[in-house]
Order: sequence, then structure tokens, then C-alpha cells
Amino acid sequence: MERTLIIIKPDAVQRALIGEIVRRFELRGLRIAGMKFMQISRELAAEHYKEHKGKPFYEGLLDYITAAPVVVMALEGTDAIEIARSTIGATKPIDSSPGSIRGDFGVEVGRNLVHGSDKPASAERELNLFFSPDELIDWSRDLDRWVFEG
Ligand code: D4T
Repeated sequence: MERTLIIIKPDAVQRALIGEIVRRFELRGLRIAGMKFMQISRELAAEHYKEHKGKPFYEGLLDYITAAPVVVMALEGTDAIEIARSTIGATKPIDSSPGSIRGDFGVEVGRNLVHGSDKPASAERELNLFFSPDELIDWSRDLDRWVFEG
């Protein structure tokens, strides 16, 4: 089982897409381990996106992610990181397949609706940034044996 951090970004929240996006991850089979509605501070945004510091889009990225509330989710499941990223679609909506969230609802890279961790080390770092241990719940669903083989 792997965990990943998902952010339903300000554009998706403003466009009333929270339910649609949560629905897609739920129907894919990933299990929610944590979820909250929050406003990201400039400091937290800078920490989250520190690998992009100095890039031309960095300040705009911080403006965007702090512009309105977001929903953060911890999702878990077999290969949850890659599974979530395929449901989200490619970084640039123009490259995203129809059927993915960005491919169905996105146009511009700077308004790409959802974030998903890109590898296990990032997932661990990002989950620690956005959730305290007591906000993440260990539980199982009755349907898990119909989604996960193990
Ligand atoms: P996030 O991190 O938002 O889920 O996006 P990705 O994981 O898919 O992509 P990323 O880390 O490479 O980019 C982070 C963030 O920066 C924005 N961005 C990126 C941008 O505005 N212009 C650009 O040219 C690039 C490469 C979009 C996502």
C-alpha cells in the first residue's frame, strides 16, 4: 500500500469541481486516509514548491495556489502515486488525455486543477507538510478485497 498527497487546487474549488474530482478518485478505487478544506499560506506554498524556486513560473505558482481555499487529500492503495497521476493527467492540459481530470476540465498549465505527488519521497514529504499523524486514519473498507488483490 502506498499513500499520496492530492491537492484540489483553487481553480477547481472555485469552479465547483470538488465533488467531481473526489468522485473520480473514489471510483478509481483509491481509499481516503485524510481530507481537509484549508487555505494554503505563502510559507507553506513556498515549502511545497521549493524545487521550483527561481523558475519563471514560480511566483505565479505561489499566487495561484494561495488564491483561494483548497482541498487536500491523502489517498492510499496499491501504486497510489502512479494511479492518482494517471487519473489527474499530464502536467500540461494540452498533453492530457480526455478522460483524465486535466484532459476533461483543463486548458492551461497554470490552472491545472489538481496536484498529485510524483514519487514516494515527495509523497512522504508532502503528506508530512499538509497532515499531522493524527489526521491520517488507518482503516479498511468492506469493498477493499474487490479492489485490491493482496
Ligand atoms: P503539480 O506539482 O501542480 O501537481 O504539477 P505536476 O507535478 O504535474 O508538475 P510540476 O511539478 O512539473 O509543476 C508544478 C506546477 O508548476 C506549474 N507549471 C509547471 C507552470 O505553471 N508552468 C510550467 O511551465 C511548468 C512546467 C504547474 C504545476
